[in-house]
Amino acid sequence: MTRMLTTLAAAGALALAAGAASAEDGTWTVEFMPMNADTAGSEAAGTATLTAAGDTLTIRVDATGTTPGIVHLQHFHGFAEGDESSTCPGLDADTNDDGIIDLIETEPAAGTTMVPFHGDPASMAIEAEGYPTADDEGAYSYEQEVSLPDLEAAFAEAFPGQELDFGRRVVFLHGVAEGTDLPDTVQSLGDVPAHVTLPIACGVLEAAAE
Ligand SMILES: [Cu+2]
Repeated sequence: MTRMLTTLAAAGALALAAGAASAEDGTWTVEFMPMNADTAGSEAAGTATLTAAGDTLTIRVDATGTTPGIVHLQHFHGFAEGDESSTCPGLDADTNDDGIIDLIETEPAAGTTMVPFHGDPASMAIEAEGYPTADDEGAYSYEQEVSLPDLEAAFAEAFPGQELDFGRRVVFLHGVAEGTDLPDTVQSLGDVPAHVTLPIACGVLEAAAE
């Protein structure tokens, strides 16, 4: 009898886990459009794919046309409040008219930096090691598996009332060469140098057809 109850309980737990995970199961893709290409000196392009299957989220980014030999920050951004969908900023986002759309100027369209695509996305640490480095040709490929329950828990703590909701988010690639001549009007995140956070590509996460 005890054994049967245990089995039933285990089956129930499995069903619950499967039910919880299936709500997020799916694939979302991004096609990147370049940003600040004149400043970066090249047109960033590429794709990203988020695949949620059971308890695992697999994040993949394939980029070209990025500044060679440097680390490129990459994240999905979104609105921390409400249910608005993010969009990629247009040229009119350059509100201070310095010819550059900096990180802060992306916020009205795209919201805030949410989840980092580096070695440990569930840490939610934006300033961290483990972001990809572009090769000599300015290309890189990044792939990382993340525990969805861990990420969901960390996300809920960082952004109360929000869920991952990939379909409402956008992905940015960042980073131009350290010596890039940027006007003082270019804003960044806290103490992070502006060349590190400068957006070089953006794309909307779109649910892929099943
Ligand atoms: Cu970002």
